[in-house]
Amino acid sequence: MVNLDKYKSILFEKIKNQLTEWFEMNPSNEVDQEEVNRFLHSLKGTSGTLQLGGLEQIASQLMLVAENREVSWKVEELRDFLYELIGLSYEYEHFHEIEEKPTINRDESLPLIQVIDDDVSMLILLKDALEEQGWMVITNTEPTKATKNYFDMHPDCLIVDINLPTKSGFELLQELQSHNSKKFIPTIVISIENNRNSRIKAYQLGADDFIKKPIDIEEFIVRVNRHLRRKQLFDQSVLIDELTQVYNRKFLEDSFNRSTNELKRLNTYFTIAVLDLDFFKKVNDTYGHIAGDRVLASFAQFLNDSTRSSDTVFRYGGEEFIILFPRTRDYEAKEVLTRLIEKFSKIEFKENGQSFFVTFSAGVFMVLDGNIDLKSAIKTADQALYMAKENGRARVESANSLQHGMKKKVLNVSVIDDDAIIRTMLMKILKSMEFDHIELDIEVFEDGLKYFESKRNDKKGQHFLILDGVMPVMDGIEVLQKVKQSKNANQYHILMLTGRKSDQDIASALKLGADDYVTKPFSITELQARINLLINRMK
Ligand code: GH3
Ligand code: MG
Repeated sequence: MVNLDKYKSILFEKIKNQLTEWFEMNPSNEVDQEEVNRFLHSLKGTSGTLQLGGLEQIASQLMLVAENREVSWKVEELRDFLYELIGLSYEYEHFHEIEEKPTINRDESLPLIQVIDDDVSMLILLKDALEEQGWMVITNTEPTKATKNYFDMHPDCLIVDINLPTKSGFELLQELQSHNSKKFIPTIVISIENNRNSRIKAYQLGADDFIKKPIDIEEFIVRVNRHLRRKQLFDQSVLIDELTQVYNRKFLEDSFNRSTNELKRLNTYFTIAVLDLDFFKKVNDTYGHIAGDRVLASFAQFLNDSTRSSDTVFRYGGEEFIILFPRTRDYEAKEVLTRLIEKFSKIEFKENGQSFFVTFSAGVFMVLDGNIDLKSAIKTADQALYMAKENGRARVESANSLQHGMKKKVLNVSVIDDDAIIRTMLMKILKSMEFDHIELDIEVFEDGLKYFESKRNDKKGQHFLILDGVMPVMDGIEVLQKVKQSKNANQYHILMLTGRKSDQDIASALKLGADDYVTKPFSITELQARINLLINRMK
């Protein structure tokens, strides 16, 4: 039996070189159609011989189209045309290296686990083990960044190592405790110090579990699983948000359905409002998250006290609230809310002897069609909220009076990778993704220098960077460092692509503030699922 592996690698090398050559051409150049035909022809022949059935099939299909073509190919066009081939050959080439992980479910209800440990090899190990279960994991080595991530991402389970740099895990727990206990986020402490005092202290600070290092992974997974299940049960059985004492998301579903049913039966109408505090991040940054929590609770209480008893207030997400106004028109709700904004803006908050004021913005949407679902209603009201923010905050806009084609929030997504194949694949993956609230503005760069030269980093709004760790010109770590030192550093969300298990790279990336990493070579579906989840969790 001839060993075909060697020939397969040669073939893939050839495919890669040809595609790279084409894609790196100046976009104004074109590729002769004959050239593409010849390439596909030879590909079909060789892949057949090498028993690469899938590749042969794709090549044949593409050939049918290519042969009938009479004009040359624009680079962009060719890229789209050959996309399937690119993806397939990438996965073929790395077939042995890509670990078969269960595909991450796209469901937003997938549990999100936050692991905080400064020992990077431990972090990688735990992340891999947890992800193998199909759970989503975010990791942090550094407590301050971890706290921020915790409030931004709302994980469903927290795993903390006691020995952390700059701040001990105990201090971190203490900081999160008042928030954590009310939200019921299962918290697991891991530690090398397994003595009675550490355990007692951990439990006193709200830990639900204490696991000593070295960790028995199998047992660890079982325990995490058990915590997640209890959390799920808890979430399902509770209708009131503990922190703010208003109804939660789950109850909103029921109430909304009741409202639409009534609408269908009685032919009435109601208005849904989405409310969001203005510049709330600043409150958290200036006075701390606990102060932020207090503001949230007062805000919710204020809403409850100032609305009619038939109006219902819900906490929808972190600092987003929803009010259902039965038998109310959008402009009526708008009037009510405008008055509330005025009143709320006069309430004085005090922290450490300093006083400050907070405002909120709102978007309203009058529902007239009983067949609409909650998600679409919120989405529409959210667009009005976005307009209210755009128009200067501390105000209300109505979706009913807004023109069609309302603007979505733009997320600047940049891919920096020196490998043309990967850039093409990522571009395509990103282009195929759709989000309710966010529109992606995607650009790819072959190295960090080009990225900074383009001035794209100065663009207003949030940035999502997909960053290759190793690049010949200004590598990923340098880019990361530069971005993190810039004035809009906190607008960045960064996903690093790193070599398989290169602990050192991962360690530096996380220390410098990367939000997540994926090891190369990756499975395309998995990468797509991960990007999807990260962007959905970003707001
Ligand atoms: P904008 O006026 O555009 O709304 O600006 P913003 O600063 O309020 O920005 P955004 O609404 O995007 O930020 C929400 C922040 O709320 C980010 C997150 O850390 C914080 N947050 C979310 N949930 C909680 C929570 O339960 N407690 C605290 N303290 N903060 C939270
Ligand atoms: Mg806000």
